[in-house]
Amino acid sequence: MTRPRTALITGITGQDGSHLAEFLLSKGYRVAGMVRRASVDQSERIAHLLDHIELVQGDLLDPSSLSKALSDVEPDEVYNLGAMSFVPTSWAQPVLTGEFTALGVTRILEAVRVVNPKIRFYQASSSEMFGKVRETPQTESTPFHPRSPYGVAKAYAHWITVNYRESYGLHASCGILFNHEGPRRGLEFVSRKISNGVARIKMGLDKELRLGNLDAQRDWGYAGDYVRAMWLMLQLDEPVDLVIATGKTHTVRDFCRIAFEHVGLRYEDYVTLDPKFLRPAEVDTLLGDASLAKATIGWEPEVSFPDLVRMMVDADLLRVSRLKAMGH
Ligand code: NAP
Ligand code: F7E
Repeated sequence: MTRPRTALITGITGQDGSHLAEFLLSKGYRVAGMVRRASVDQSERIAHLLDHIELVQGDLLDPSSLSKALSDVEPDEVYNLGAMSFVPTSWAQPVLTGEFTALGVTRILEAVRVVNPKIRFYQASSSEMFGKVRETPQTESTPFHPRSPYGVAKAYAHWITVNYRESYGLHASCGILFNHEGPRRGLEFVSRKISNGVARIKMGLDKELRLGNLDAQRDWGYAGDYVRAMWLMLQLDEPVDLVIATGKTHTVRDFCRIAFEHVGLRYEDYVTLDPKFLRPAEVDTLLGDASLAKATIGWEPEVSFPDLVRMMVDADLLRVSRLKAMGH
């Protein structure tokens, strides 16, 4: 019997990790996820998959745990999604962000190089590397100008992945993913903060939604579409770096307007500015050009921006109404 293709995902408990695990299982993969020990259960997003995946303990801070995970699982493909991914926290914990999000990538690349350099490697690069954008739209050749310790750490992670490809011939690829969201997004990111806030206001649990910069523009897509691109990239004969984006940009205000309108409300009546949510340096506008991804891996997004917003509001309405019924 032939061995199923095997993938190891770091960050499997995160938004993208849970979608990617589902996607790879649907492709017949054996899927293993690396998790760090926590005092409470972190597996909410993968609870429905626990009978179908394997979990190994490890941490991007700990090199020997990475080598052991690779030796034990023997993956054909490694998807490095683990990171400190919330931009505001990167100002509060800049050194730790660098350890996880930047040096963590060197640690796992070293482990791949030593344990099995034939492993195909995916690095979760980010549009935050473009930061104060040098051109619009942003492509694979747009220079980086990151605006947060997170963006700087991702730029390091991106270049060390390119360097290991060029130095050691690893099949290592970077997906430069623009913002992607969905019902599994963490509650602190603006998309989910809005969808959850709208649901709570509609259910009578809150009276207002406090936000920061409503004029920031993002190229927002659906996470389920974006994990497909990760897998497609690792199926190419040659490694590649690709921008993954929808090619459309919207303001935080647009997100609010569509989300509130979906439940018959006006955002102007509920959204208030709280300076606490403004950033020391903002990324004002992002807009990606994913033409190269379309040409090389045939990738295009399927979920539109208004459908994404409505999907998230509907999911939070259901969740909040269940919690309310249970008295929480
Ligand atoms: P997420 O929901 O915040 O998940 C992050 C994952 O990283 C979690 O599973 C977390 O584990 C894990 N992690 C954190 N520190 C770790 C460490 N020291 N060792 C091992 N694992 C660690 O993020 P996401 O939205 O799924 O994003 C996935 C990746 O894509 C991240 O690298 C992110 O920076 C990048 N990215 C995201 C976007 C986006 O719009 N979503 C866009 C571009 C790039 P715990 O559960 O234990 O905390
Ligand atoms: O902010 C503005 C905020 O925190 C989006 C991460 O996945 O995508 C994500 O980073 C915009 C910013 O995501 C609030 O100032 C206004 O301009 O949802 P966010 P992000 O910083 O773009 C990239 C691609 C990643 O790689 C990251 O890992 O929304 N905004 N008011 C707010 N943002 C938050 N969080 N909260 C507010 O109240």
